[in-house]
This record gives sequence, C-alpha cells and structure tokens, in this order.
Amino acid sequence: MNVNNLMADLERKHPGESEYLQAVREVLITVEEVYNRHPEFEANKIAERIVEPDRIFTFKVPWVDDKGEIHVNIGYRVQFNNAIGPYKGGLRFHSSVNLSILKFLGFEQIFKNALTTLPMGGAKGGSDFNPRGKSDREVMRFCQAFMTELWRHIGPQTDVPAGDIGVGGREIGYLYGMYRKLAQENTGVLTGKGMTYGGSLIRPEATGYGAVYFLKQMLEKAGMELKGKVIAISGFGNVAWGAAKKATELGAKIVTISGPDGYIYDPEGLNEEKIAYMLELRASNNDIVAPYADQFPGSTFYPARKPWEVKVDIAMPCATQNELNGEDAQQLIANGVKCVAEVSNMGCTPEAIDLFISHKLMYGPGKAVNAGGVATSGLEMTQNSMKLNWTAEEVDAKLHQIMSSIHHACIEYGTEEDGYINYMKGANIAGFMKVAKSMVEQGVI
Ligand code: 2IT
Repeated sequence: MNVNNLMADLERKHPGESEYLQAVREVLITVEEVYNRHPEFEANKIAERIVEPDRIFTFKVPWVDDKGEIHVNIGYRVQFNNAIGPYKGGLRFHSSVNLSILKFLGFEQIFKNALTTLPMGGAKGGSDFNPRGKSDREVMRFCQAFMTELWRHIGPQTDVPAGDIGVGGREIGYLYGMYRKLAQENTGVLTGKGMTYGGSLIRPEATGYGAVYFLKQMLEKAGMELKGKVIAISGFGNVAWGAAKKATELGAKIVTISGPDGYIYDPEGLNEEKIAYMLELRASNNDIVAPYADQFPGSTFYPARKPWEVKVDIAMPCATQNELNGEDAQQLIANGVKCVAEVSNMGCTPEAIDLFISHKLMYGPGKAVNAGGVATSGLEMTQNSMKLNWTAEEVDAKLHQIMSSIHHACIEYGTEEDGYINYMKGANIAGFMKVAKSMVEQGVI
C-alpha cells in the first residue's frame, strides 16, 4: 500500500469529504508499515476495500411541527463493514450532520468495534435534524418519520443502531416504538433502550465510565494515579456526564464543562449535585452551559472559549470531532498537561495529535478510550439474545474487563523502541488486523 496514492485516489472520488478523508488518512498512515509486512493484505486489496462503505442509504424525512408547519430533513445510514459481525453504530441528530461526518464516524466504528472483542461490524447514521428547542412531541414525530424509512434496512442480525449526539434514551424509545410497530417484532434491534423494554443497566454511563477505566490504566502504566488529578472536560452531554461521575467517584477533580456557548470553570470541582445538574441542562434542550454559573456561585462562565486554556493534569474532550486543535494542544502542553484521553470521536485534530506524540505525552485516541459505550451496547445485544438481564455489577465488571483488554492491545501494538506507548498506533493496528484478517479469510465480496 502507498498511502499517498490511495489518498489521492479517494480525494478524487470523494472531493470535499474532509472529516472522512482525515479519519482514513490517520488509520492508513499508522497501519502502513505492518500492512506492508503482510503480502496477503496487498494481494486482497484490503486497504482499497476497507475505505469504502459497503453501502449508504439516504432518505427524505418529512415531519410536521407543533404549529402545523412541514419540515424536510435528510436521513442516512452508512453500513461500512460487517466482516466480523452485524453492522453496529450510533445515530447522530445534529444540524452539522452530513455524509462526510457519518462516513468518518462509520469508518472509525469498524476499528473501535473490533477492539471491544465483541462481534460487531461498523456503521453510523443520523440526520441533519436539530433537536435544539424542539418539543417532546416534535422529537417523537421526527423519530417516527425517520424510522418509517430506516426500519427496512436494519434488523437484530443485520444492523443494530444506537444513540450518539442528539440521540439519547428518549429518542431511542420513540425510534424503537416505531420499529416494533412496522416490523411486528420485539427484538433488540436498537441499543440504549429503556430498562423496562430490553435496555441494559450501565449503558447510559458506559462511555464515560469506560473512558475513565481506560484513563486510570494509562496513568497506572506510567506510574501515576488518578486520585487527586485535576481534569478539564468539554461537553455536558451523556458522555461528559458519565466521565465526570466516575472520575469524581475515583477522587479526581473535574474543573470544566462546556457547550457551544462557551465553558464553565469551577475551581472547587464537580460534585454529585453539580453532576446531576448536567442532566437538567441537557433536558432543557437549549444546548448551553451558561446557566451553570448562576446556579453554582464560585464558578465562572467564559463565553465563546474552550476549556483547554485552563491549567490541568488531564484533558478529556467529550464533545465532538476536531474540538481540540494544534493551538489548544500547545496551550495544554505549556500548562503541563500529563495525559489527554480523547472521549469524543476524532476529538483532536491531526496537528494536536502530532504535538502530543512528538512531546511523548500520553494520548489515548477516541476509538480506544470511548469504546466502552458500544461495548456495552454489545452486552445489551447479548442480554436481549439470551432474554435475560444482568445486574449493574455484572455489566460493569464486563465493561472493566473489555477496557483492560483494549488497553493491553494498545500496549502490544503501540509500544515503541524507547518504551513510549503510542496508543493511537496501537489501537489502529489492533483493530485493523482483526478486520483485515477476517476479510482475507472470507474472500472478495
Ligand atoms: O460512537 C459510538 O461508539 C456510539 N455512539 C455508540 C454506538 C453504539 O452502537 O452503541
């Protein structure tokens, strides 16, 4: 494989799909050396085949708002690769959603899912629907209209969607209700379901919890401990909430959260009450964090700024792609950051990652750090197939075990000659090898 030639070809075929091209380039560059030691990969054109999705569905989603006005959104499902299991990956509802973003997310999902040790292929979907300011009934009608098209392309053994930005328990409930009506079956075709109809305990917490378990292992491997560390988190949604909850429980201090409007600096650190308030902020459907500063004296709201300017030991981006750039990375490094655990998908730009790695800082990539979310979705699928429910302790123990196994895989494939652990390289190679081997063994299809 020659990465530059392959990328030039892809850029010609998919002009302007910047996020997708960024995600592909990052994976190919890190696996190139290992790939070229496996002639069977080249003979089977694995690289050329793995970078293109198996298929993409796009569809119109017309719906009626509370005033009787009609809106038209676009719905998508990108079924990327199912070599190791049924397509699996979340649905994102956000005004920024386009094909490039869903292709990057679907591509990342292939390797992330492979790392979880569970049999899941990679997919992603969603819509440019903007949930901000919408009523509950409007969200319900949108979800029903979306599923009216999507249902014929998914199934418990073929493709199992879940949540992502803008899709939480409420949306999954409405989507599942419509699927069940149309398909006339009650199977676990979505994950992140409510506890009364097939959901798994710990699934809401799993992405954040898993990220903190992974972070703890990174620190311990380097002879440090999580307890007492000061952490900057971005975002205030489901992922940020779970990470804040577990990190605080384990004795770390979270001093920031953020939204599209700016960030909150709370030098005392989050506690149970403040973490519970994050859920209220999110349920308000306004997508802003400013009200936190009025609620909790001693904290400050910095409009239109990012939390990476605060002096911290650890940074955990938990919001969205490319939210931490080269300048932010320089600021964090100047302030003595010790570890960056990326919880959002592709949260750091290539410039930021290059800086972390050239400074030999601990950098955990999203596809390893945030894999606990989809892993617990996999555990929800297992429970649905067995038609029984595990306790929270059982699910949490399995999540812990999976995060340890991902950490081991990163060390195995990512340790460099001088002992530095390049977690990005480790995660990409470990995930890639598993899928590539499956593709070789299953022939050209
Ligand atoms: O990015 C992700 O891994 C998710 N949004 C979760 C996907 C899933 O199927 O649980």
